[in-house]
Formats: sequence, structure tokens, C-alpha cells
Amino acid sequence: KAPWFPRQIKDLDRCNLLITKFDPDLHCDHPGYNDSEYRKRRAAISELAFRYKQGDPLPTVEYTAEEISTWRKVYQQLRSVYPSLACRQFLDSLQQLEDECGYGEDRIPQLRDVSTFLKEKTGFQLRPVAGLLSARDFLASLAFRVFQCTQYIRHPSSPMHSPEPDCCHELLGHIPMLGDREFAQFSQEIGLASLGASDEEIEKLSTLYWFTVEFGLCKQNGEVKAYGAGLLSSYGELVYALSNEPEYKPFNPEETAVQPYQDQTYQSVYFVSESFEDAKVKLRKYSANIKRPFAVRYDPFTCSVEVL
Ligand code: H2B
Ligand code: FE
Repeated sequence: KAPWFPRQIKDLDRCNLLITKFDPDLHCDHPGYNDSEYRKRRAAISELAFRYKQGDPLPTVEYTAEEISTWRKVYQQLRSVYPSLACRQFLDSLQQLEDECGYGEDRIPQLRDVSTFLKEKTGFQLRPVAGLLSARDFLASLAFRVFQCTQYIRHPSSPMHSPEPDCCHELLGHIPMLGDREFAQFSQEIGLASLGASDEEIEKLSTLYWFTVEFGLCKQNGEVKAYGAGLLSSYGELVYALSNEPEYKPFNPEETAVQPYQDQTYQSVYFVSESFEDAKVKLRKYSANIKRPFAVRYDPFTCSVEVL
């Protein structure tokens, strides 16, 4: 029997299983572990996510001067290398976010404004989440064009890297890509492919997601560029990934889906696709071929999934 999965966008209220492996309350190597102020702040922002129900207005957070200063460091450092290291789709979208959505180094964008922006561009919307979600719940929300988004920021002692997703990762890494129509389309397709899938298939899909959406590289005009959000939100790994240190392999979903990955440090291997389009086509083909005893179809009028 297939595992439970959401059929209606409202059901995403039940897709909230948090994975605590990087939680600052529990892990002494988290940069915020010994900082009780930081942990209190995290708990308050988490509370907003725990209380959120689908359809509520997105909560706003009044960021402190210290949080904005962390954001500024991250923004300035990354922004300066994007033109030479990020793919064109990312750069175009980031430019629009700067022009139309208040992106810049002086303030942390609010999820509410970003969600309104995305909804107009690609139909994606945001919902707040308190931390790292299980792959199954995270992928399921993509089926409804919902991106679960953290709202807290990394610890000020380590602006260039965060062991867990934070608002720098979401707003700088993921959001610009979700503003691209075709990227949005295939993100939803990965989500639809995950609904009711077996644990083994979820593991493979999430590995694929890892090496593409999070750490993917693609060729553009003969040069290798980054499109993965984990790279585009971490200065250290972005520069490393595009140096000649790591190993590159050509992107091929069957092989990529079973490659072991690193979530504690930089990747030792990155997958490079011939073009951004090539990654999209191959990923879509892979997701469409996952075997399930039923088919699903998304109905955009009711924001629900039909099971066929
Ligand atoms: N949870 C959150 N909050 N943000 C993510 O980007 C994320 C996640 N990515 N859970 C998921 C897991 C991804 O690494 C895959 C699907 O496992
Ligand atoms: Fe991510």
C-alpha cells in the first residue's frame, strides 16, 4: 500500500516532519549551540512556522540589526562573485528580485513579498517552516508549487556557511531559480513523482534533488556555471565547486540518483549537465519513469491532486 500523501494544498499542514540532525539546541558543533540568545530567537521564529496554517498570511519577522548585518555580509560577498559563477537564469531572476522585490544588502526580504513575487512569475508560493524537513514532506509540497521556506538566519559567527537551511539559503539560493518558469515546472514534476513513492524512490529522488537543485552545475557558453542553491548560498563552496579541485561527472539521473552525498562538508563530486535545459529534460524524464501502481495529475483550479 502506498504511503499517505497530500491530495489538497490544505493537507500540507500535515507535511511538517522536521529532521533534527542540525538543530542548534541538540548539536554541540552547531555554531549557535552555546548562544542562548540565538536559540531563543530561533525558537520564537520557529513558533511562527508551527502555528502557520495553509492560507494564512505569511508571518513577517522584524529582523534585528545583528541579523541584518549577517545578511549584508552574505549578500555582499556572494553578489560580487555571482556574475562570473552563476548561471544566466539565476542572474536574470536575481536582477528582477532586486528591481521589483526589495532584494539588496540593506534588508532581509520578507517571505510575504517574495511569495507574492513568485506567484506572479511562476505560480510558486512560500510557506514558513521551522527547519530541515523530511525529504518526503519537502518534496510533496513541491507538487503543489509550494516551497517550504525557513525564516531564521544563520549564526553571526559563521556567515559563509550554514549546516542547515536558513533564509540566506532560501532567499539567495532557491528563490531566484524558482522564478524561472521551466525550473518551476520541473520542481513541481519532481514533487508529483514523489507522492506515494516508496522509501527507496524517495531516497533516490532526494539524492537527485541534492546533486541538481542543491549542488548542480551546468555548461553555458563553454563555461561551467552554478545553478544549485546550496552553492549559490555558500561563498566557500561556490568558489570551491568552480575551482579545479573537485571531481566533475557528467549528469546522468540513473547514476546521480545513487551517488553517496556529503551534508557535513563540501561535496567531493559535482554533476555537470551539458546545459541547464539538458538537466531539466533528463530530470523530467527520470521522474516520469518512476513506477507506481497509480498515476497522479495536478488540478490547478482546485490546487489538488487527482489519483488516476
Ligand atoms: N527542508 C528545508 N526546510 N529546506 C530544504 O531545502 C530541504 C528540506 N531540502 N528538506 C530537502 C530536505 C532536500 O535536501 C531533499 C529533498 O532531501
Ligand atoms: Fe535547499
